[in-house]
Order: sequence, then structure tokens, then C-alpha cells
Amino acid sequence: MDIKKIGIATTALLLCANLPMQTHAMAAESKQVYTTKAESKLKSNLEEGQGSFLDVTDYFSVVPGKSSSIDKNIVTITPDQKQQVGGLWSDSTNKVNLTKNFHLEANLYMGANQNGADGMAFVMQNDPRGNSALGQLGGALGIYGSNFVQNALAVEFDTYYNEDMDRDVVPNREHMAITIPSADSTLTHHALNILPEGVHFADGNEHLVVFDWDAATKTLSYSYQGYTGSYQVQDLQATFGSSEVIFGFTGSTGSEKNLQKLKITELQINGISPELALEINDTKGNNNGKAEPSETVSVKNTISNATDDATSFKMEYG
Ligand SMILES: [Ca+2]
Ligand SMILES: [Ca+2]
Repeated sequence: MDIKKIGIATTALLLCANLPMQTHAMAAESKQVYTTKAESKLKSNLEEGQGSFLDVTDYFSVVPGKSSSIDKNIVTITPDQKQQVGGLWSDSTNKVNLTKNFHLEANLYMGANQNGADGMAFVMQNDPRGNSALGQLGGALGIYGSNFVQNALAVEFDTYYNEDMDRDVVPNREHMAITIPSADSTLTHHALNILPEGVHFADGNEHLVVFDWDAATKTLSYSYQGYTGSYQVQDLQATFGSSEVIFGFTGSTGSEKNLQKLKITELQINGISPELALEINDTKGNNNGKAEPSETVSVKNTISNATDDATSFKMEYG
């Protein structure tokens, strides 16, 4: 991943007392201002959890009264029971800005029953129902049907071929695709990948899935076990009714079933994940972090962002 340097700030301090340099390093870091609280929270979660979430409930919640549940950082979308539907959504008060890049990685477990159903979907949405939005069960995957998730874009991992909704999937096998959820019984499967004969999502193992939103090209991409696909949105307003969305996962079972669960392992929203490198030099260069009275000390902050999204943020010096 490219490290893109997005800002350099240099300042010089004239010290009048024999202060330990660490004082100044801390001051510079603590004044860093992030765009929203959610970003700060995500960043601290990632730091505390060393790249993974300790508690998903800090930023996500399941659709109340449905079949999904959270246990620590494991989200069960559907238990291994028939006629289930559930979903997990991000905090509706801290939305994702689609003019900035987005990156999410998760481990998906689609079950162990090769003849099971129905699958899961990753969804970005601006449904008026917010984080209680959910479609129908069975082949509708919790995103389609009369109560479909509106103003949305979805990546479905479909473990069961349905004669109606999967009509354009040829040959008629398990597949992944990007869709625009609607109430129509005929869907268009964009960026379609069909699993080979005898290969099943429900293989009893977890697999990494990666989603990226590229703000510059308005393109959603997925990557799963070597399969990739992407879909370009022409207009944010037309697709989402906004430039801000919430995101999450849905899933369902029907007359067939599977245990379907996931673990979010990496998340970057609104271009966060800045890394701060602090370089301190005093003019004598030999006093191990302590400056002498009247000595000039230079402090150089280099802020880099591991995403390729050059989000602006503010530096303050005290
Ligand atoms: Ca299906
Ligand atoms: Ca499908």
C-alpha cells in the first residue's frame, strides 16, 4: 500500500528552561484534531486492538428483533436455523462520507452445509429506516423484497440459486455480485463471479473479504478468495440520495439454512488512519531528549496516511 505524505509541519521552539523534550512531543500529538469523533474512536479502537476491534458494539449494532447477534467481536448474522433474517449496521450518527475513501476487511464464515442457504451481503445504504433497515428473508438476503434496503449498493455472497432473483446468473450456481437492491423479483448481478462446479461458500472455513470505496472514481470493489469485482456509481445522489451512508452486513436463511457469521478485522472510514512520525533535533544533538536553556530545538511532524485518500486535517501547536 502506498504511503502518501499529506502534510508536513515544522516549527521551532526556543526553550527557556531545561525541560524534557517528551513534554513537547506529547503536546504536539495531543492537539491533533480529527474530523469526527467516530474517526477518533475508530483510530483508538484499532490501536488498542492492534488492528482489530475488541468490541464491535462501539460502532455497530444489529437490527433489533431480528436474527443477528454480537458476541465480543464475532457477529452472527444468522444462526443455523431456517427462515432467519438479520443485519448489522454502523452507527447512524457517524456516517461514512463517500467523497473520501473507505476500506473494510472482514473474515466471513458462510457455514458448513454445502446445500444450505441463503448467503450474506455487504451493504452501503442511506435508507430512511437507518440502522433498522432490513429486507426479506430467503433469497432476498435481507436486502431485497417489498421492504428492500433503499438508496443502497450491495455485494452479495449468494449460496443458493433462486429461479427468480438469480435469473441472470448463468450457469446457475453460487455466486458473488454487486447489486442495487430493489423490490423487483428480477435483479441485475453486476461484477458477477460464479463459483466453479463443486465449490461452495459454505466450506466450514473463514475467508477474508475486502471492500474498497474509491472516492475519486465512485467505485465499490470487492475481493474474496482471488475473485474480484467492481461497480462504478455515476452519481452519489441518484444511487444513495446523499453523499453519506451507513454500512454493514445482512443475511438470511429460508427453507435451507446455515450458520453465517463474520468478524471485522480492519476499517478505515473518511480517510482516517493517519500515522504520526515525530522528529526532534536540538542544535547540540547530544543531550538525549533534553534541551539546554536558550537552545533552539526544531520539531518536525510528518503525517502520512496509509490509505491513498489525502484527507485534510488540522495540526495545532501549543
Ligand atoms: Ca440466491
Ligand atoms: Ca444472487
